[in-house]
Amino acid sequence: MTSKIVDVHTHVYPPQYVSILKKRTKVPYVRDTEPGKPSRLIILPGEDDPSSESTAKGRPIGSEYYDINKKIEFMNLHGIDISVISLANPWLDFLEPDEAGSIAIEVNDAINDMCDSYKGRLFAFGALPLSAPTTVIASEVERISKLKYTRGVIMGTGGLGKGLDDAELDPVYKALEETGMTIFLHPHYGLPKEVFGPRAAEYGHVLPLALGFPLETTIAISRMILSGVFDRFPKLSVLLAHSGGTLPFLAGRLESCILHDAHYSGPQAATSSRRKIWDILKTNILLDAVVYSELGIRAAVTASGADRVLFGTDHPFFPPLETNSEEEEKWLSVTTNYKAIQDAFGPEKEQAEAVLGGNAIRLLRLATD
Ligand code: 5CU
Repeated sequence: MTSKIVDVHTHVYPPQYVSILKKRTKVPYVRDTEPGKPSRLIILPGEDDPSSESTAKGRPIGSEYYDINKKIEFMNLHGIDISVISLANPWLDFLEPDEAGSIAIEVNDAINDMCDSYKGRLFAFGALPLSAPTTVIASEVERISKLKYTRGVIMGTGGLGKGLDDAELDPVYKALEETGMTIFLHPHYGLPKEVFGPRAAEYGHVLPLALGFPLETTIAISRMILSGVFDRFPKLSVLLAHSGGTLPFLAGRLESCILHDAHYSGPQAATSSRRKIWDILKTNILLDAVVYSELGIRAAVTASGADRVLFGTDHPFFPPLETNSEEEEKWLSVTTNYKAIQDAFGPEKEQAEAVLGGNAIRLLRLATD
């Protein structure tokens, strides 16, 4: 069998979801600007703040965000055999509790149908109606686990409103563990804007995306570990976006702080039976390879193992700023990640192939032949 390339971090907004955003006037929303110009997607917290002079008010939203044929064109251009598509942020988090369940069904079915239109090339992570009661959320987990192409769920860090260390999420974690559905944990909310200082608007989206997103993920997964989610659900599988934020780099410090904290009383407290972070990293956690550097790939592989790191692109985010020819050009954001994997493994071709696709096929059950 020839080795396949699988993209596990690639988003879509199905047309049904775009229609919801078009009807909204508060973030998140889609706004039509001047005739002939693409609509703008405004999704990040505070992105339309009228007091901000930022150039960072949304981004143009073209058909690459909602037309699945564009995804396939992008995959063909970059040599990607299979994509595991997921709804992009902010998912269903903003919906009213009484509408979230039915919209989740509509959106998850639409994404599953997209996969069916390109059999063997597309699989999916579904989205959860997190504003609805936990019984509704858990039953959507069970429902989508039976869909032909769905292999997990994409989730932000908010949980039911109190974060992912909230014990009220246990029925949801239980359903995910029992159905073997992987959580793809992805940031959206970032850090409070004050931490970026009064000049942040001059830097566009750079600070919130490069630092806010990964730190948000790091904090969310650390809280899951500290609150004992992985002790209660030892088979739960969590794929962390952007190579775990800074978790691989900070895992040692987290572990050491536990060992030196006399007041910490969680299940991860300094007892001999507790599961060490290193064990959780190698048993429960998967890391995507969307980190844009050899150094980042090496850290991810050291933390979780070359058999638990998975290639991704973040398409359709991070397109080239300018294209200067009729011919379609490969995206810098993608070629940088390919090069990082190549540089990190050098002659270790088998490991590079595992990260590029073999791991995803095995861990997410994507084999079609
Ligand atoms: O550029 C961005 O804002 C984003 C985003 O919102 N979500 C994502 O997955 N990547 C980039």
